[in-house]
Amino acid sequence: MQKEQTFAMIKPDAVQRGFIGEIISRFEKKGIKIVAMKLVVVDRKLAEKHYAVHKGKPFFEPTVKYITSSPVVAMVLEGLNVIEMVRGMTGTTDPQKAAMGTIRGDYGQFIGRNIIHASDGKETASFEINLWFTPKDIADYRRIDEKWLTE
Ligand code: 3AN
Repeated sequence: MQKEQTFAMIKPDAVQRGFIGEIISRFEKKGIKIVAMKLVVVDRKLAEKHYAVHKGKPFFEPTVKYITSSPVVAMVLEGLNVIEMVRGMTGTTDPQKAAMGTIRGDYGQFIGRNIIHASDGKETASFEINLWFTPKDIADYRRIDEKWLTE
């Protein structure tokens, strides 16, 4: 297993509903390391870049509007196989179909308000980390529990 970094974003509905701590806590308890984090008021330019692959789809405009409607919490997470692990913790895109025990399954009801975003692969993770953060924003540090999380 490889050490990786991924991008995750706590979306406006989760910030408004008071789930920032709950979501971050899940990542911490899993042993995932937060290496960058900020609260961001997203402008249209950033939203369009983030969702560029969906341009032209019917949900593009509503999704851009949603993500720019209120602050989000953007973060870079680090750990072994963290891209797949965080996607697993996030659950499938539609909260109606997401398994209980996942963030979307536990807290979401509707695909247009699905609580959280997480990168879906290596290339996306790299693109999104570079879109939202500069290299100097990303901390290189060891947590004291790291020796208990791997051999
Ligand atoms: P994910 O966030 O699970 O990677 P994507 O990348 O397919 O999902 O979609 C990006 C975002 O666009 C989703 N998080 C969701 O907010 C929105 N979205 C995707 N598909 C739909 C849809 N069919 N109807 C409404 N919104 C959608």
